[in-house]
Amino acid sequence: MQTQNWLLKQASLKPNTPAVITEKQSLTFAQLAKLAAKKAGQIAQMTQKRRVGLLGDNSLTTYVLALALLFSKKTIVWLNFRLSTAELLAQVSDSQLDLCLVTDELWRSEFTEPFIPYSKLEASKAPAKELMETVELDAIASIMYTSGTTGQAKGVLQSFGNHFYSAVASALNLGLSANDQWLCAVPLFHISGFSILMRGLIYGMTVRLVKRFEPRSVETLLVSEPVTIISAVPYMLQELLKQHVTPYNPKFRLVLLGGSSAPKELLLASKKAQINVVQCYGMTETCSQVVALSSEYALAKLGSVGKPLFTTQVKLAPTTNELLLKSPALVSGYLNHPELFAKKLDAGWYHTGDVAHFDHDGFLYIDGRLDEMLVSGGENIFPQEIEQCYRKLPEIAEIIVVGRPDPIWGEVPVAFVRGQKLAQAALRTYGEKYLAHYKIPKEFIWVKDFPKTASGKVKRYLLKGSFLNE
Ligand code: S0N
Ligand code: MG
Ligand code: MG
Repeated sequence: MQTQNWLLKQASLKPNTPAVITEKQSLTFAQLAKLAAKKAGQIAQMTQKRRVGLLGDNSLTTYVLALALLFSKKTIVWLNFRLSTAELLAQVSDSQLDLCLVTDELWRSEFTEPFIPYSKLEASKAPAKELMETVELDAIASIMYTSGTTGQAKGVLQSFGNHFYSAVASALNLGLSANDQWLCAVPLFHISGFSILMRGLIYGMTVRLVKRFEPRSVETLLVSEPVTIISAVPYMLQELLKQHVTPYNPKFRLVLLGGSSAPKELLLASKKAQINVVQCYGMTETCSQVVALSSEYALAKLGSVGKPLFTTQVKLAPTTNELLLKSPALVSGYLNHPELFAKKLDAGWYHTGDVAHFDHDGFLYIDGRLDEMLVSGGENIFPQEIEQCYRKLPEIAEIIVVGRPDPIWGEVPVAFVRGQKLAQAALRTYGEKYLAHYKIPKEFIWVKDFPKTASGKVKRYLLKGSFLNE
C-alpha cells in the first residue's frame, strides 16, 4: 500500500506553517522539503546503499537528514550517542553500513570510515535530489537497536506503516488541534523522539526541537512559548518539577510520560503543580505508545498505564501474566535475526516481557519484568550484557548485575562479584571501553558466594532484595 510522501504533502497543504522550530531557527514545511532534497542529493553522492547511519543530537541538521533519508528511499539506522565506540561498531557492522553521518560535536578521534562528520557532507556540491512522490507503507523507514537477554543488540525494523498507525493512534487518544506544538527534548534516536518527528509530518504540526535536555531551558520554553505537549521520561519530569515556579503557557495541555514506570510521588507532585500528565506504555518494537492513561483518570487510577489505544489489542498470558499485544504499529522483525523476533510471537501476539494485571475497570498496571531488564533514566539495560563484558576479566570468577533503586535515575546497575578483588575505578575504566556510561555498574560488591537454587541458578531476587533493607 502507498501513500503520498508525507513531507511533500504537508509542503503543499501547509507550505507556510512552521514544521520545526529550534533555539535559533524556524523552518516551514516548504523550506524543510527543499532542504531535505538538498541533503538527499548529497547523501546519494556518498552511498548507493539503502541503509545509512545517523549518529546525531537533536539538532536541525539531524532532523533534516532524517527527512532526507526517509523520503529518498533510504532507511535511517539511528545510533545512540551514549553508547561506547565498541557498541556502535557492532551496530554499524550488523547493519552493514558504508555511510554513517555524525554530528561534528559528537565526533570521536577513533572514528574512521564509514563515519563521516555532517560538515563533510555539507561541503558536497551535489545537486538536490527529487524526493519520492509516494511512500510504501511496508518499506522499512528506520532501524533502532535494542539489547536483550542474549547480550546482543538487535535492529528493530520499523516500517512507514508502523509509524503511520502509531501516529494516528496517538492523535485519536490525545486529541489534536491546529494549535498543537510538540516539544521534543527526548532523543531523536529513540522512538520517544523520532515518533514526534513522524507525528509532526502526519498531523502537519509544529515540532519544537531542543538539542539536549536542559531542565532550565525546557522550563523556559514551556512557560514562554505556545508548546502544548512534551514527551518525557520520569527523570525529565522530576528535573522539571524541581525548578518549576511559573505556570506553563495557557495553551499547554500535557506531559506524555513513558519509558519506564513512574513513581507515585512524581505523579502526585505533578498534580500538585497542576501539570497534566498522561502516562503511557510502549516500546521501540511498537513505534511508541500503545497503551495510555488519560489525565481524567490520573489520580483515580494512579500507577496505571491506562487502556490500549484504539488500534491495540492486549491480553495476559495464562500463568505468567505476561502482557501480550497486537497492533498495526508492531514491527515485523529484527534485522538479520528473524528467529529472535519469531520467538516473541505466538499466533500474532507479541510477548512484551512485561508482567501486568488489569483492574476491574480494565485499566492496565505493569508489575515487573519476566527477564532481568532494568531502566535507568529511560534507557533499558540488560544485566547479561554487562555480565558478559566483565566475565572476560580473569580476576572475575562470577558476576551478577541487578538494578538498585535510585532517587535520580529510577534504577542503576550494581554488580555482585566473586573473585580476586580489583579497585572500583579500575573496573569502571575497563567497562568504559566496551559499554555505555549508564550501563557501567555504580558499585561492585564483593561476595564470597551467591545464593543459589538447588540446580545452581543464582537467586537474583535475593540480591535485588538486599537493597530494600538499606
Ligand atoms: C534523561 C537524559 C536526558 C539524561 O541525559 P543528560 O542530562 O543529557 O545527561 P548528560 O548531560 O549526557 O550526562 C550527565 C551524566 O548523566 C549520565 N547519564 C545520562 N543519561 C543517563 C541515564 N539514562 N542513566 C544513567 N545515567 C545517565 C551521563 O553518563 C553523565 O554521567 P557522568 O556525570 O558520570 O559523566 C537521557 O538519559 C535521556 O535522553 N533519556 C531518555 C531516553 C528516552 O527517551 N527513553 C525512552 C525510550 N523508550 C521509548 O522510546 C518507548 C516509549 C515511548 O515511546 C515514549 C517514552 C516517553 C514519552 C513518550 C513516549 C511515546 O510513546 O511517545
Ligand atoms: Mg546534561
Ligand atoms: Mg573471568
